[in-house]
Amino acid sequence: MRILILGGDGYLGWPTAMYLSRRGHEIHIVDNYLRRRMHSEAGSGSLVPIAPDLATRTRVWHEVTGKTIIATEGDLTDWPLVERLFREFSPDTVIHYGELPSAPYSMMDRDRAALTQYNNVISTLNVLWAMHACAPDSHLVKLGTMGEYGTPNIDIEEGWIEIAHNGRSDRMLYPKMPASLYHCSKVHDSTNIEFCCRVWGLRATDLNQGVVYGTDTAETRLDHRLATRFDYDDVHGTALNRFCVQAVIGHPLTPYGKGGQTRGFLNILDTLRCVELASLNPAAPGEFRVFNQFTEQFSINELAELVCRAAKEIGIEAEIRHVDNPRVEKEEHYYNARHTALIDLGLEPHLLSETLVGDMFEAIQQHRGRVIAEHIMPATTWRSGHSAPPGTAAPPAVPPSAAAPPKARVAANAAG
Ligand code: NAD
Ligand code: USQ
Repeated sequence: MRILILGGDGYLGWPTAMYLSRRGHEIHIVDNYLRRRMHSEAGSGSLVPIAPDLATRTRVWHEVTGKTIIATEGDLTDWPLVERLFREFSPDTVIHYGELPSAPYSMMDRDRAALTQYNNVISTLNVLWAMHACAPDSHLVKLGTMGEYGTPNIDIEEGWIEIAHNGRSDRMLYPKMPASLYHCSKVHDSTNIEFCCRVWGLRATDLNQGVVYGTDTAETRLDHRLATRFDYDDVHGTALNRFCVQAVIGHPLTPYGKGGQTRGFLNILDTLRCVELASLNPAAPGEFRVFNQFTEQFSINELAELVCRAAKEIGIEAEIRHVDNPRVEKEEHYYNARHTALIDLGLEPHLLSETLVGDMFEAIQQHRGRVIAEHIMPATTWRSGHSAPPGTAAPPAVPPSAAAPPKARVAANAAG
């Protein structure tokens, strides 16, 4: 299968590229290093050292496995680039990770909110037009997020719901109550994708993914230069990854507010398998299919307690210290989200256990000297934005209009 992986330099994109390349698919990845640039702006970076750019990553991959991954450095908001990519590569499947993924980043200030929404919505819009114009039979596998739904007081379905109202009924998109302006960008994407499937007959799978943890895959283990990024900072680090780092460096674990917030979680290994399953079993022409992609749900308190127990096993006495919640979110709520579609396709989940957390500790301990402790506590609040220290760099400019998208290529930051 010819697979275009958008955002192929990212936490999930790079391991996905290697996983699918190893299974014999023809892989072309695209990235503009925006994620690396966010970290150099903020002075943060991946705990695990990563190769400096895609040229190095793909060269090492070839050296280690004999396999080829093609890479393009380019911006998905650049329409001529996207159009050319689709025309020349003619993908069977497009796996789209290429967006800004951070909820706190999108809540810092107007410019970062605008960048998040412009970048994400216009990238996906370009992909949809390129599919329509150049690859109408290709299948889009798009990374959405469970946070699109929010935490409603009813069961969450997989994308669609039958609604009976005033004696009539219809199958409708499940109502959304997104958790941040980043999560709103994903809802906007979903709306555009469903529309394009309905009107142009495109085929798409929207993977509403939960919070991912872990860094190790069979492919990253082949050579340390093939590692993927691992972030623990307040802007890009996700809950479990952060708690593990906090335990190892002796920082109190930081559940926000009461810690009863419940979310779906999954191992990075299951992310790879889910996108593979979605790709091998494509949506039909005109079908907008939604899978909820997570394997277990935990409250933040349960997660923190699990990390403390695993830390104890290796002689670390971790402390939990709740901090004022910087976000606006329900801290105690009902949560029951259906997630059977991927299991029905053959997903065999890797469930979170204390042993697995113990393995994560090992990797963290190896690089603990690289932890920047100032980036642990949250500095952005949903109500008043970012308390940035003076001199913090401005974000990349949002182009004045969608008619004039940015063309400049972004330089790689070797620190990642
Ligand atoms: P990431 O930031 O590591 O990867 C995204 C990649 O896309 C980055 O390398 C970035 O440089 C690139 N990118 C962004 N905008 C681009 C553009 N305009 N042109 C070209 N490249 C661009 O994030 P991730 O954690 O790997 O997440 C990948 C996707 O999965 C995102 O869409 C995210 O919203 C979604 N997701 C992630 C998680 C998670 O827990 N990591 C959970 C649910 C959904
Ligand atoms: N949280 C804490 N303490 C922390 C960090 C987070 O209590 O130190 C809480 C948050 O308040 C939130 C929950 O943990 O209630 C999840 O936060 P997170 O930072 O782990 O994840 P989130 O911001 O939701 O975003 C991440 C990814 C994003 C993806 C999303 C999936 O960064 O790309 O879309 O997970 S989901 O949460 O299902 O929407």
